[in-house]
Amino acid sequence: MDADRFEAEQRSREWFHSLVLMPGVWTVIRVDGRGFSRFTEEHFDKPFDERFSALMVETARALTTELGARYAYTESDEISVLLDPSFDLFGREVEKLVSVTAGIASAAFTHAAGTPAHFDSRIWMGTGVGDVVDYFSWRQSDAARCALNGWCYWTLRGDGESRRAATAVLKRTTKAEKNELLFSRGINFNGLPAWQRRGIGMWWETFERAGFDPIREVEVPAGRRRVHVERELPMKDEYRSLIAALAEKADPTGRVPGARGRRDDPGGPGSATAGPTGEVEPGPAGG
Ligand SMILES: Nc1nc2c(ncn2[C@@H]2O[C@H](COP(=O)(O)OP(=O)(O)OP(=O)(O)O)[C@@H](O)[C@H]2O)c(=O)[nH]1
Ligand SMILES: [Mg+2]
Repeated sequence: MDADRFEAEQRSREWFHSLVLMPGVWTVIRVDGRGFSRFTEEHFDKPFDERFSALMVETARALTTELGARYAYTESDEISVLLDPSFDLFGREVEKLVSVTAGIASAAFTHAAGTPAHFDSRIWMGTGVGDVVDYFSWRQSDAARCALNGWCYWTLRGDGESRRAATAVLKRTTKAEKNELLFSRGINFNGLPAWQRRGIGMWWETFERAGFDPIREVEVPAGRRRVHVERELPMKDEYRSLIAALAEKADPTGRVPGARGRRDDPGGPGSATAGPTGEVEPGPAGG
């Protein structure tokens, strides 16, 4: 067999390589910590630990920056990042997107935590802003459900219940009964920190910082962008409106195709255009 044919035959076995995001769709990539029930039980306070949440925010920041995401949302051990229809990294190849995002998340989390941990990744697609709003409402409802279950589970465990008994209680109780279970032990679920019940949202914002004009040798105000971290998200209709506004707004990263920060390939670890705070230089579109 000649070398070209052999090469083509081998390539054809990379069956999934041709899979790409559909044109013109909104995309969400969701990464989720693998085996984090055990991992968090070993390393973090239950049911919630601010240190764990801070690590998830750093991981979400890395994804937002590397991908130029429009919005990122984290709850429990998962992060969803929203990519607008014009997203064009990696030729929109599914294999690349899934593997690279799992890699970015695993590396960022491990780097920040100092303990190895890894993430899986999947892709969601929607045809309009309405779908995007539904998606993020869905994940926010999941956050509330997980928070209520988590608080009940660890409260029961704290009362001396076994793993199995606590799980069985949760299976047979309604949402109202779970709230009551906590209330009877002095915990008002609705009074718990919003980030635990509603998750954390992140998006690009602009701010002014003094810059230096080397030609005129004077200080001038300069527009910069950074990733805003919102730990007091609204819920229900107000949250839906927030997501719609973020999706409908002109690209908040201020990036334009071909400009710095909207490259074909982010280039690898440490190559992000942003510093550790997710702060970036303004692109030609001005942010
Ligand atoms: N201790 C603690 N656990 C947390 C915190 N946030 C999330 N978790 C736990 O992370 C786990 C996430 O659940 P899953 O993703 O369904 O479970 P998993 O073990 O990661 O399983 P796979 O994702 O299928 O690999 C749950 O057990 C949560 O209780 C936290 O702040 N502290
Ligand atoms: Mg998980």
